[in-house]
Amino acid sequence: MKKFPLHVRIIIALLLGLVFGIMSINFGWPANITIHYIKPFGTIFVNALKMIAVPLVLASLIVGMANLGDISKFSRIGGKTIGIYLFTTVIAISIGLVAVNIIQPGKKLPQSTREDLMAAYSSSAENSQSVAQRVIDSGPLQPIVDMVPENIVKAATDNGSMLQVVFFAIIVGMALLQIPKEKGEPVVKFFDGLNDVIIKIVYYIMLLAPYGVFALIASLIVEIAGTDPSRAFQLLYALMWYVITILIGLGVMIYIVYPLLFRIFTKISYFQFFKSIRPAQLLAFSTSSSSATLPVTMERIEKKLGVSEKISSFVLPLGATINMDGTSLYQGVAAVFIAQALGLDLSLGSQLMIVLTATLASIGSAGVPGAGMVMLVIVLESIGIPVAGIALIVAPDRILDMCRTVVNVTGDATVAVIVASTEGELPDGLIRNLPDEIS
Ligand code: DAS
Repeated sequence: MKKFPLHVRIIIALLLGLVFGIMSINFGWPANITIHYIKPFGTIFVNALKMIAVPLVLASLIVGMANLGDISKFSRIGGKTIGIYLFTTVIAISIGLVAVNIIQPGKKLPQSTREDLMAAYSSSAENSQSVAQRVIDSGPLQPIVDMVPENIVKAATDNGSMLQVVFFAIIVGMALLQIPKEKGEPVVKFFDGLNDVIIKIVYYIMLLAPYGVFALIASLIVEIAGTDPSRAFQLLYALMWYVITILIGLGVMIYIVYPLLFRIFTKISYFQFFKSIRPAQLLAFSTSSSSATLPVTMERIEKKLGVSEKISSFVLPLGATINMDGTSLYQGVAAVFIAQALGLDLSLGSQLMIVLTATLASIGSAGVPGAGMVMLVIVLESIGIPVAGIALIVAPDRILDMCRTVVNVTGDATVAVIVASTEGELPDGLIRNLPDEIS
């Protein structure tokens, strides 16, 4: 299986987990064996995601904020860029929330199934009688599961909450801009290096994904199906609608929101723009990484659309770091889907909190595979949704990551063209058909 790309391996693991779960119910395979000896590997995977979320927020936000220091050279362009980035991110989350509240994928699950899921995933004491909770706590592999801290900062401080970490990271980043450069430089370099280390750890965790997905899906089916195998299909049906909801939201961004922004702010045809950044979109889809795609995005924006290197080299690297419209939309939908599937009704206040935390989470997400799912932990914690509910959406995540990364990259390129146009760089709106640097 090693020779297949990671996303193919995850899909294979998903299918194998489904088959194993359903077969184990049909052939009376003892549920405790699955829960005791398979589910812990899924729990370790989810805990590893939760473990890396805090360091990822800390390092990527501090470095992102400190890099804004360059804005002083581009105050007008910088302000315009940050403003449009935040605007498109909030629009993306709002579209996601509208779609998930209309389609309600999580409510495709029957009430009884949702109650069992809530019992299985909530960490509150009164649920300790739930099937999953009881057998996991007494599982022989529990000591291995406990080895992976869910949250190292929380483990250290025992009272940290994600939003406090985000707040702290933003304040530190802002303070770094205020102190003398020679004093701040070593600190930024430290966090920059730490950021690279953490991104490498996210890569390691994503290598675990196929095994984690298999364990999560197989045990999830055994846990909620009980004696009724049809429940496994209910979960698949709800997941299918979850994926459809996100794809609809991403499609609205790509085919409605960005073209609208083009029509309002530039004279360039969106169709020509879309065609000229296709190599970058294809690379984004295949790598699931905005950072890996950045050099191609910059080359296309400069060579094919004529955006100056001055604007492109400021707007695009910043966008790859802090602007992730696809990711923020996905985080909004995923948070509400998990709440719906666990039978939690979110108030308007909670959904507005999702807009804030998904904006911050997408700013803190690194442009690497799986970062958006890691940062989803912030959104779930901020509105009190059991973070273990992430297990419901891990399976299709890699495919969705490929799609949302295309939207992230398209959003960055859109803002670069808009900033260039409003700076008078592309008056005639023509596409400059320079020779392709990319074969
Ligand atoms: N894969 C991330 C990116 O590179 C997005 C995400 O994980 O949501 O943009």
